[in-house]
Amino acid sequence: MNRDWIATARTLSEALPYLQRYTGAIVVIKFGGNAMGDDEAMAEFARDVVLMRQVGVNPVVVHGGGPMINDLLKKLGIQSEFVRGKRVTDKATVEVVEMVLTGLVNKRIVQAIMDQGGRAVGLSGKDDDLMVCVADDPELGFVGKPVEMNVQVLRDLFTAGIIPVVAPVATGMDPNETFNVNGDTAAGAIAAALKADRLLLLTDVSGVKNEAGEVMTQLTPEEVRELTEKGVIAGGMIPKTETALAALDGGVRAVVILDGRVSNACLLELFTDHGAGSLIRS
Ligand code: X2W
Repeated sequence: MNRDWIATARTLSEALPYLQRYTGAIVVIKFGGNAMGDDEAMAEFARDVVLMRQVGVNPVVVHGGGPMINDLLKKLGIQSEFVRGKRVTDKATVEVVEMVLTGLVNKRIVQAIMDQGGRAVGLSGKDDDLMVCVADDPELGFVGKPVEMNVQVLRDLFTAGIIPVVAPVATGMDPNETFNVNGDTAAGAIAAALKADRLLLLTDVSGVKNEAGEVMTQLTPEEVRELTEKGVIAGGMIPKTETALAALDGGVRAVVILDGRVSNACLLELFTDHGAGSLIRS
């Protein structure tokens, strides 16, 4: 018999305890703009998400799209800058952010999931008042901090067998206001409101590194705080680890920071002994 088939059958058999563990679990996946890649990588990501749904997991995709926002802002001649990892967002910018995230990026992911035979519905924080924000910091303009979450719509979609795909754009206390929300922040807030079993933060680095530059496969919130104080966790990793700690405080069971460009990153993490990236758990 063909050796590959034997290996495939063995892989499926070995996955059984993991499949049993995650049946009914809620897994929130932050899919960052830098992790998205080309159409082939997008199709592979979508296939992993559809497989999760097929084996009884309730996945929620919360996406970013920073590089795609940059492209359109540039074409329109609108200058943009980041302060502490967040985009300074004026009125003109927030309109572009909403167009790019809820239009181009959200629909591309929804279509990719449907192409793999899954059912997906795209929504933003504005739909069914999923995420209501206040201004995060006056210096940042229309950047939102989620203060009220209404996740029933996500539970309704789970029940219907539909994969929700969420763009990080939200309303304020005044429903006519629009806020740009950092994708990691939005994913953390949604995961906490759902008391998710896992929050997977897919990015373009292999995980949290120690002083020796090695990826730590598992660490506690205390270790994250120590490494941050020592300056070992720095730069773009800080918003990710801050999101992770806030999500754990909010009742998420574990957070994984992993490289979304690795083939089948999500499956590797959930359904094998190997795991992927850095798992943060108390
Ligand atoms: C982000 C939203 C998109 C995002 C932005 O305007 O770029 C803020 O910075 P990535 O691809 O995950 O970085 N919002 C407030 O988070 O995209």
